Amino acid sequence: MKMALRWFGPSFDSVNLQSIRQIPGVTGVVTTLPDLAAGQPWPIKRIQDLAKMIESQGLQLHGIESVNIHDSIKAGTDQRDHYIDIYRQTLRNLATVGVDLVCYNFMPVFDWTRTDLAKVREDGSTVLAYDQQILETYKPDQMLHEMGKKSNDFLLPGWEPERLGEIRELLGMYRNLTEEHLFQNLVYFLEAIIPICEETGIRMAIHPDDPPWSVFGLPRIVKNRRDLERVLGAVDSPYNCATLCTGSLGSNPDNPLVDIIRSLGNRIAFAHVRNLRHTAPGVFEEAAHFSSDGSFDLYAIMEALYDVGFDGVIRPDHGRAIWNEVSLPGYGLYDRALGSQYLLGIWDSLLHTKTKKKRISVRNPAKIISAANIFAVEKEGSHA
Ligand code: DNO
Repeated sequence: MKMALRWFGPSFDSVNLQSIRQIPGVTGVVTTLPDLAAGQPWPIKRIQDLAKMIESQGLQLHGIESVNIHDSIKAGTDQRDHYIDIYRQTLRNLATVGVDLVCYNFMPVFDWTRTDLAKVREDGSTVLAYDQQILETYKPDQMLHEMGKKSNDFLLPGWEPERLGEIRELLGMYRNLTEEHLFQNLVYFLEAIIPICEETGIRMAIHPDDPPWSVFGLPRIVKNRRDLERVLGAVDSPYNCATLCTGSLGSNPDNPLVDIIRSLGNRIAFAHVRNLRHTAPGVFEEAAHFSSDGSFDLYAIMEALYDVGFDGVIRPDHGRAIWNEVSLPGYGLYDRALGSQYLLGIWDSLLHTKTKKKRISVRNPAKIISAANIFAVEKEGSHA
């Protein structure tokens, strides 16, 4: 398992690489080239410079989040083959610097959606929050306006103003598109790119829809276990993988996160682990990573990842804004650093207890181990 922080590059992020380097156990970043719009090719030189900048600070480029997909591919227009060719070339270019993980989503028009980017909690921290009833009072362009108001003047990932400036045309592209059409367009895309991934060793990790239900009447196809299994099964290659995002899937309390992890197993290439608090149906606010601050059992989530032999990249996800930090909403340094330590602490304890259990059962295959003789066996083991 490799622990990373998401980083948006020197011109788009308030957090610098040196600060990330100072977080114990965080060995790298996942990043992107935020100035390149979906559909633009990624030049090799830009990717090399990015990797060099990261490595010069003693960190590794653990993956790309995201190479965004042009709406022509998602909507399946006549231009899609042109944009798929560009995507294939970008993957080849990324592989030349050793990138082996690419995260992407297949949500029409919008990436993640929230109705409040700075909801104040009892302790004075602020978090991202969502309320379906509020969303239903917005028109899509009003939504953009609302999101912009609390963005602290940062470019919100997936909410590029140039692209969303043409929001009416974009929405028009999907007017008659059913979920089944959208799914077939995804399969078309995957069939074209997975052979490149197999050649180059890049694992493509689709991100679930956030939130995992339709917003503004747009079709959505990565909402639950069934959807994820269908996507992974449609192009059944070890390079066609998932991003397990607990916050996105878990926004719907009917999604059993632990079971989903256990059923996707080694097809999880990337994990976004965070917590949130459900307050009513269709209403949630994000929380600290610490389990008892929200609705999820983070220990059980990490244990499931451990048990399926997760060997991919993991990152703490959105943090609260605390200690007066001003950053891209959800992506400050302080709370994500705290979150990473919590996740690493759980992982360490899993490593410790699960490897000990294995050692005990190998050394004492026939013995029933009681609490007292576990202690004895551990002491014996520690001299091995
Ligand atoms: C939101 C993120 C998403 C994610 C994309 C992946 O905070 O989880 O923007 O990176 O959906 O393409």
